[in-house]
Amino acid sequence: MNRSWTLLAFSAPLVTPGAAAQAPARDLTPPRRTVEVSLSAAPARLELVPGTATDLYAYNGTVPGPVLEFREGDHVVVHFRNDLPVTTTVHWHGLHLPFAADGSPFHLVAPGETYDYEFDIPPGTAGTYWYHPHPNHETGRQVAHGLYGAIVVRAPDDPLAGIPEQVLVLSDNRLLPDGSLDLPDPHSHPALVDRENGREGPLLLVNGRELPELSIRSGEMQRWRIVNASAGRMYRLTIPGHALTWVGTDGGLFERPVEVNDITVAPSERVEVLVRGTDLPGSRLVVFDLPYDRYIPQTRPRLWNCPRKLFTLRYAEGPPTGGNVEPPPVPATLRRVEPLDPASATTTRVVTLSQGLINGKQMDMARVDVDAPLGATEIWEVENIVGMDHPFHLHGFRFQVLDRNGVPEPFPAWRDVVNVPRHETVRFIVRYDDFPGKWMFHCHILDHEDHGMMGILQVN
Ligand SMILES: [Cu+2]
Repeated sequence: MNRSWTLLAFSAPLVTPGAAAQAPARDLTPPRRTVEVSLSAAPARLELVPGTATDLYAYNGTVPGPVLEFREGDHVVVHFRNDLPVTTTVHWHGLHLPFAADGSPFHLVAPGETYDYEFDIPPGTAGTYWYHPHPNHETGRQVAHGLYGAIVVRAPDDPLAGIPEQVLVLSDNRLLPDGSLDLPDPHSHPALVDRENGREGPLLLVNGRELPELSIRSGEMQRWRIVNASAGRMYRLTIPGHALTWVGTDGGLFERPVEVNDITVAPSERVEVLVRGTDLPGSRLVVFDLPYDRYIPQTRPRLWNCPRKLFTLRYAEGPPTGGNVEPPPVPATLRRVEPLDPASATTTRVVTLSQGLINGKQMDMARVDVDAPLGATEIWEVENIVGMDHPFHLHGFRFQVLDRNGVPEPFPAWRDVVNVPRHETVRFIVRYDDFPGKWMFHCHILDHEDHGMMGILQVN
């Protein structure tokens, strides 16, 4: 477990999340195995800013929580214990699993209680996922306290196997001068701004550290799995002088790599990129988060239009890998992504996003908003009618975007969240495989979700 992270030659300041107390319990018919994980959530006093202690909540004592690594075909049992003073859940964001294991607000875990999350990792779902709390109205507050962690699911036939990897969990926060979390009084003006934008802060953290250093060798290619664990912040990553090779999204690899200069990661979204170390040994540069205007003009945060430093990329001294600063070529084909056929869809669900509401309604746990048969394929047309972006997430079932504002998606890709920009419409196709139950769909700006921008899909 976690072998692949600890082997990497990253310099000390960048800390990858630690290993969970987990071990293969028994081998069934290989490669199926049972993986048991012990996970607790508890208060912790940690330093997000060196020298300043902050009272947080932590999974297994660290922020972010441990990287959980599974293989396709694994049977997973997570023994969760809530040692927090508040009710919580653990939602396995993006994983396809039974209703009782989803960690939605339907399965709350009270303080002092335990809950076993039990699920299989289906073949074909290798990718980068994450876990975080999902109690109704309290998700943003608990994530702000430090409850989030990454999940890596591996395929037996990964075309990028052997390339050094790094998991980068991005989050932001806002502290008061005494180091405590800045969570304003609900009736104050700052709280209203948080509710409008999603809580943002100037403290940008990569794996729980501010402006860490990450090392690369000349001539090396690295695979970065990036998780946006922020409540509302949209990241637009760029590495000056370096093209990014975008190879995957929430649900794993594309069919083919795509060259980009910057890459946008919406709240709860994940991307996989290949970074090619084409600079000379000993050089260093800053990786930036470029401005992204997702706001209505009245509540734009201060300095919203300035690039922000995320971390430093330092080229190791010494000769380039293989004696050449030119990294190896990227495979032209990554894997086959079977497109879902729109002709097989039986219904189109129209979902209208406004500020704080979905289809004009606030979340009601006792109401079912969409009723669908198990196994059906459907199209969702998600229309944003207001002047602010809303990243839309569906639990339980991955989907493929068909078009954005009528422009067809260039290639099929598996996602579980899609940003719906202001006044735009996104259509996606989904098949409700395997698991009946009540599944949440919601805006993943956590303050929007907590204030009712959520609905329930019932699959029978
Ligand atoms: Cu929203």
